[in-house]
Amino acid sequence: MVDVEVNQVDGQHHHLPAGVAYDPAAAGLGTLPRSWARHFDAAPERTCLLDAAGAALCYGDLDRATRAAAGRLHASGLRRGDRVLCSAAASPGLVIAHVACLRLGLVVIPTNTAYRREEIMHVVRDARPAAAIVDASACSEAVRAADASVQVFAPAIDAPTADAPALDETEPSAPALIGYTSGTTGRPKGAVLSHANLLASVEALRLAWRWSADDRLVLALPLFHMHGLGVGLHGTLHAGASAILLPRFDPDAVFDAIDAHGATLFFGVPTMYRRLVDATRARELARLRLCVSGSAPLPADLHRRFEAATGQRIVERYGMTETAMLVSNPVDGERRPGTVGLPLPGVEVRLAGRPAQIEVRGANVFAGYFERDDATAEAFAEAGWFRTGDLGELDEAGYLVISGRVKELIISGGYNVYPREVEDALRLHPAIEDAAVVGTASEEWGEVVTAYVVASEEIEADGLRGFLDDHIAAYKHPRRLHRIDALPRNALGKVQKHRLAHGRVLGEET
Ligand code: MCA
Ligand code: AMP
Repeated sequence: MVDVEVNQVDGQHHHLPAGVAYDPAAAGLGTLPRSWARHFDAAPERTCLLDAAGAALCYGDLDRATRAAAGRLHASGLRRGDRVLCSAAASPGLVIAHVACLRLGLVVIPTNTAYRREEIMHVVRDARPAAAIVDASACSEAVRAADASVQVFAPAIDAPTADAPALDETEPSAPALIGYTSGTTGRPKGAVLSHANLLASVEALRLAWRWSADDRLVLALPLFHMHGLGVGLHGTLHAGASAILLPRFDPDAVFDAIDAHGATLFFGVPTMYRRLVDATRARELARLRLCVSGSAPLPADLHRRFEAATGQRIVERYGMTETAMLVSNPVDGERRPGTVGLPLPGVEVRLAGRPAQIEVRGANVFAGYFERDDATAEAFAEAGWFRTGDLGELDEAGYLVISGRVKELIISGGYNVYPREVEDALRLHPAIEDAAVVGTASEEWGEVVTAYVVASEEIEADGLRGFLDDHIAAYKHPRRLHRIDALPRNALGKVQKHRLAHGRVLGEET
């Protein structure tokens, strides 16, 4: 018997304003598009999206543009429940395509634009989309190479015009997104999130972060991960608020957007906060109502330095692709550096086993991985508790601290890198006999991908990157490379990664 100690974190939740209750089933009429359509009807003139140049789209424009795009997608044969791979830089056009898909009841598979051919082909073969919306020819070629029957569109949906069928009719339990993630191990698998899951999460954020129609978000995150898409974009449209979409993160563009468009919110990963705090214009962030950090640990010293430079006390929060947002520091209440805060409304959190793994339950938690019953069964404990793969503890105020990970994962600049994928790619190199990949601490990136290789000849990190480029996205490439004589293995042949440090193999275990 495994000795499992379960410690439910209860009694500590976000304080909501007087008279406000969290009711995810009632919120926004049950699905994302129905929630958004409330604003199309009630506030058609209100600004919804701005681009860096200042071109604006109001809610009425978004309604009309998404209706037109949905008409073209429908006329191309796409029907409710069909899957659509989406991979493009953030732009109003991509938002229109995404919202149109969800209004039609299509299931969006957001895909990283940095992915290389084999990574895209894996997603296409696994998810079998009927269509793809992409902005790069290499991506459309990879999609077609994996499955020639996939219809490929540009974000503008280059297809003949047609009237849209009835929109916004999807059921709350229907899938909305499939987010590819490697979870604990192995090849990426698709986490299927329903409309109800995603709506439960944005409703919790709306209440906890006091997100209102008056808010304006500087959205410099990519729209192919939960952070930019499921929190930034979906949250904005749920609150009836607005966002300034930046095609990529650049500190000056963030300051300019705040200045030109009166932004109130910024969401970012710790690497972005590090670059912002070092900028000469950092003080301009003082005008924001709220800065939120997530996707990777925000070091407590950066939290304090940021406050000294800008006057902003960052709200750190914690989430996952499979669950959307889980825990956040409070907006009204103490924000504790080095912690991720308190469970969001509707989210139950418990600490199970030793060392204690964070397990969660709630309307926001996905039902399972796409066609992977084995992985789904493994991911859940009894009674619907999802195992996050993160280790946690409570500090003296009852705030959750993420103290480590059970899963093998490196988080570099907010992007997840699974060592196994990098090791498999390294082993394809003719001179590399064996490889082990670990994360090492980095001031700029949080962690950097670090490879230990056994090789028949000298290998240069830069030369290796050219080789890896054929197989894996650039952010997964090892930035540090060490050649060693042999990987340390235990009696069962398993690599002992904890012995790989400081560029060498540490001594035998005692
Ligand atoms: C870019 N590069 C990276 C990374 N990003 N290398 C390691 N780690 C990275 N994160 C590399 C590029 O491959 C390139 O390499 C060089 O850096 C410069 O590329 P560029 O695009 O100019 O980089 P950047 O614009 O400075 O990007 C840094 C960034 C970006 C803005 C911090 O990484 C980013 O947007 N991160 C956020 C990702 C995110 O949204 N994560 C949320 C997922 P070379 O020049 O050598 O080719 S997690 C999530 O959704 C969960 C639910 C959650 O809790 O939020
Ligand atoms: P993803 O698989 O992209 O959904 O990434 C989710 C993982 O990111 C979580 O399981 C955590 O390991 C990590 N994560 C997200 N937010 C935080 C945070 N604020 N602090 C530490 N880790 C985080």
